Amino acid sequence: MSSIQVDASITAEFRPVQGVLAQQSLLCIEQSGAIVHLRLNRPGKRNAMSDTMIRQLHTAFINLPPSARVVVISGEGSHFCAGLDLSEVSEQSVTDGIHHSRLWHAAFDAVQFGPVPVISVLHGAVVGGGLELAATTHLRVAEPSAYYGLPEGQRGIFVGGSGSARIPRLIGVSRMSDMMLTGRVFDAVEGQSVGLSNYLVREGEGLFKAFELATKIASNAPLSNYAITQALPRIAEMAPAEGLFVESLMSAIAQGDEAAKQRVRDFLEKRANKVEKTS
Ligand code: 1HE
Repeated sequence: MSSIQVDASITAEFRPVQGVLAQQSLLCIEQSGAIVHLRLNRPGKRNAMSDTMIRQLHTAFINLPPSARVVVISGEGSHFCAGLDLSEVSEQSVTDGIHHSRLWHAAFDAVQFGPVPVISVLHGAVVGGGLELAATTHLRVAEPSAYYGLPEGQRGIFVGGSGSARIPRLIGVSRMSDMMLTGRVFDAVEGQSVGLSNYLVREGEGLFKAFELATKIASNAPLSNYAITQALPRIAEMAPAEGLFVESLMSAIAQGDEAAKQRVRDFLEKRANKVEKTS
């Protein structure tokens, strides 16, 4: 159990999640109310992602407790994640390599297209598959120690964990090519300016910020959150005419939900917050 500050005045008690989630030995999964905190828990290997860890991540995301409204992912130890466990790749055949990459795709799809929004907290190395995982999450909070690299070029391999589809959507093909061709590493400030992180906070404050955001997100209507994480990225990939049609359907579905009707009534009857500037 851990106590984590989630707001200037609120400290939440995170308790280990029971059942199948408790059996994922390379992950430490705790919950406080609507927020699930999942830590990559292989600090001795800098949270390098072995096949077992990828399978466990997949298992965790397809077995989230129904009460979960937001997941926060962070890395135990001094780094977020060192990417693919390189000790497992050297003897792979081409066929094994394809299946291996597809294993990552399935796990990361479960993260991005699971039932709830996911926030990652980035510190230290966010490299290779670690950056691919971060790019899969819906929001990224970085600490100043975070740095981003794609050393695949130097290792003689290619991204295989969905990076070629997800990272250019954050920073563009040109920047990603630079990182892969030259080994360029972005520090936390550069990462924030190119769009790798959504928030850059002080060292040690990443989890605090993530829980603060998670608390806000968890207070939204669940169907709105679902539309934002599921419909929005798909609509953005569609030709505008198709996208606009799906937008109309999604907005009518969300609007028709009782939670939306109540929230609109609350605003009209002066019970809801106004829109204000955020710091
Ligand atoms: C690892 C890995 C790993 C650390 N696979 N074992 N990823 C990389 O190319 C990154 C490789 N790792 C590093 O550059 C550094 O380890 C770090 C910058 C992340 C951290 O440095 P440091 O000084 O804190 O730790 P370390 O001493 O280098 O590593 C500690 C241990 O973790 C050590 O093992 P030990 O038994 O000697 O203690 C390292 O061997 C081990 N370790 N990183 C295996 N990645 C789906 S495709 C995805 C493609 C990719 O991700 S390619 C990028 C792979």
